[in-house]
Amino acid sequence: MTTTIATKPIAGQKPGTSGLRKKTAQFMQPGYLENFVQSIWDGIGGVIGKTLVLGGDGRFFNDRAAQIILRMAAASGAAKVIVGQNALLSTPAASHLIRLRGADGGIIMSASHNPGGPDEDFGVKYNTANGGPAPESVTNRIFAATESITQYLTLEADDIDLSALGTHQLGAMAVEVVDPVTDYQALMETLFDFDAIRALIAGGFQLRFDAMHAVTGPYAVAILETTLGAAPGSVVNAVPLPDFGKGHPDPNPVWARDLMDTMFGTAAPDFGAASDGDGDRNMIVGRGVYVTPSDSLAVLAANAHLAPGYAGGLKGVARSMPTSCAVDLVAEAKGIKSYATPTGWKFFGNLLDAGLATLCGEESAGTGSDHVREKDGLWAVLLWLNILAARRQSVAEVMHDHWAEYGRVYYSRHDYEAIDSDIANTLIADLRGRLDTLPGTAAGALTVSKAADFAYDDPVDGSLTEKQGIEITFEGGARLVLRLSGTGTEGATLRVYLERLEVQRDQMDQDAQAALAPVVTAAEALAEIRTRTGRTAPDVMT
Ligand code: VG1
Ligand code: CO
Repeated sequence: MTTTIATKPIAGQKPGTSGLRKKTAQFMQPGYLENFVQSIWDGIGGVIGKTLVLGGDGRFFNDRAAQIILRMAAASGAAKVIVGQNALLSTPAASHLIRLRGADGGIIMSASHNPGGPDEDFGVKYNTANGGPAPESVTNRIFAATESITQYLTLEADDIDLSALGTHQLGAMAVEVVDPVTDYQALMETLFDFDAIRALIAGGFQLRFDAMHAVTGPYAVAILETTLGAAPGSVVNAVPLPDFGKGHPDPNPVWARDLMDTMFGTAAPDFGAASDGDGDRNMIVGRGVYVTPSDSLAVLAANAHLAPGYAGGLKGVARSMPTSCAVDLVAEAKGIKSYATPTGWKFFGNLLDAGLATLCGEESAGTGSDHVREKDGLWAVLLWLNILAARRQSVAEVMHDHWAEYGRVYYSRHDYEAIDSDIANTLIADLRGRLDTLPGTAAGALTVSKAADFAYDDPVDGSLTEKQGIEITFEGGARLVLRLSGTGTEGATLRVYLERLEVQRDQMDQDAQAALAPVVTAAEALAEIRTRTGRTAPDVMT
């Protein structure tokens, strides 16, 4: 039986870089999730007769939230919801399922790389029929609906047994429970030379994949161990846990410390990788060598043609603006276009749909292609393995060859987390106010050549997105970007992105932080980060 529940707008339900993220306790307050889900339905013109995909990364409240969303979809007249077994789906697998099944859209329950648990974070994201995160035109309508909501619809019904594969009935709506891995794995097998990777592994190549107790565990075990023959136990932390083992499921050298220690230790395997909470990020580490995500994107762009799915070459590439220029150098050499977009995967959707770009990436450990409309962690791992199998080289050799050919872009991101929002906003506003005066001025040992507030003019739909980060370029080519995070749930997080191109062959093996010291000094001189925030060092450096 459908019931209509009266409600009132709840302030702050504005989707950020990637959906709505809040403290789990806030999401669990009566009406909070319901208000947002009803606003999604209202923002997309209702769900009558529609087919949706639903899944999440398994974090605390994932199972309960799935039942609430199913009842609300049924009450609002959806025809069918396709759900991953136990309400699990990685973000890229959900994107694929939407496309494969021609669904009208989908809901992904995840706060991605944010920690999970009753005292940590939860999130909800809506993806459109192309499989990608809703563009801002849609999230703006959803937000507007949260501000005027008066009621939501739900169904009085028992929970569906989401552990049981097959089709269930919820009122008049069908709920189809599917294996979360099968279709995704089939797609991977069309893109990569599984025989070559299997032969590489059979020849003694060792790998370690850290699923960080998050959603990629079952995918990685099925693909890397069962199908490709990696030794049992190559995938570690493989069982998704509601609190991710109390860790941050964020694949970077800080939060994937164990993997880094293994890869830099005496018995290091040949290849290491990790993924995040919802499986769309990846970290790549060779024996004794960490590959920055910006470099990884460049290497994948340079070598993608070695994998069957990309043998015809790339139509173009795209990177988020703060991502290093390394991929631009590859694009230039290949004679293809490189696009720079605002941070967040939703900005790549139009380029992929229009066939302007094949490969996309972000400095935050996201890489992907036009096979789905999300970034894809395991996809990147498999492309790397395919490239290593084809080139018969180690990760370190691939990197050195790459830098020798294109130059090395030293890169790092410094994050100042949970700082006072007023201080963060003022810091950015003050800098923004001075941009016109900066060119020609000295900052430490560097001189500013250009300073601008990044705005993106979408070449496909003509939409304009402004204030996407402050970009400062120095004479000699170093670059500094400052922006505030749109995924945090506490105070503000200031991200400071630093890069410098090095083309001298004998300067390719510096420590990244040392190589970037002049840019760090310039950042402090221009933005007074440490003085204003009172912090003496960043919380996280990647
Ligand atoms: C961060 C990253 C961005 C990424 C986003 C979602 O956003 O910087 O590159 O697309 O997270 O990733 P922000 O606004 O906090 O800088 V995921 O894997 O958390 O969905
Ligand atoms: Co993610």
